[in-house]
Amino acid sequence: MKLYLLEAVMLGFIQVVTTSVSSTKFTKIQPSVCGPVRLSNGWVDRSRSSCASNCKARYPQECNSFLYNKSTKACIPANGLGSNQPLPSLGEGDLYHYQYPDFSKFPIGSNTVNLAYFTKPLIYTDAESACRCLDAHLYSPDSWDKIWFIGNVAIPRYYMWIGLNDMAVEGKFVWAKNVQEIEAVYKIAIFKPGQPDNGYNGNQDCVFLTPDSYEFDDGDCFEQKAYICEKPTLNNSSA
Ligand SMILES: [Ca+2]
Ligand SMILES: [Ca+2]
Repeated sequence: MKLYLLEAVMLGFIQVVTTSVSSTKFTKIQPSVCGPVRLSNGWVDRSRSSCASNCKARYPQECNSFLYNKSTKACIPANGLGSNQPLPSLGEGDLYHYQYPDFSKFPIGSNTVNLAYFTKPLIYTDAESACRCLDAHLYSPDSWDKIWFIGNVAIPRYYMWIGLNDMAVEGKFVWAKNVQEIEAVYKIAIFKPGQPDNGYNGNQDCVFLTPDSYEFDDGDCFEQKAYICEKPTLNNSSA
């Protein structure tokens, strides 16, 4: 069951994008943090599905979302969500996102975690920004339940960023989701022996999960790694 869930989650993100596009692959979303990265001022199109097809036809690589106003029939192509991008205005209509990531709930202890996996590697700050655009943060295993769950979170061969870093103050590791310092007892439990070591000229400020031992290490924030986003869940007040 566990493996099935992981495979289902992963398959959603490694699906090959083709230009033969159906509007059903676009999901209507209501972003609250990041707006769409608009590719042009757009055009008038007869329908939402035609807008989707033309977006992909004109911007085969970049079109990952579009705005469509069903009253004015305005169609605006966009490249997914980006930080510092304005939210859609009323005149721009509704936002549709191509293969919008599904978050899957995993039961842990008396709570659940709501996770999405991304295997396209990014540097740490870009990974955290990408999570924030989904109203999420990099995964923060900040309870014993979550720490014991780490073995289920790891994906073979993938080193993955999690939401823990000491970028602001060397040696003070804080969670991405609330900037609270990790408790000493958790720090001892999750890091590999000898880690965090701030190694390689003292440039290791971002924490990643190693796929072999399910332990954590501090690494160079500018390395590109896969990452895990976590959305708050209603029954987990700490998330
Ligand atoms: Ca450091
Ligand atoms: Ca290290």
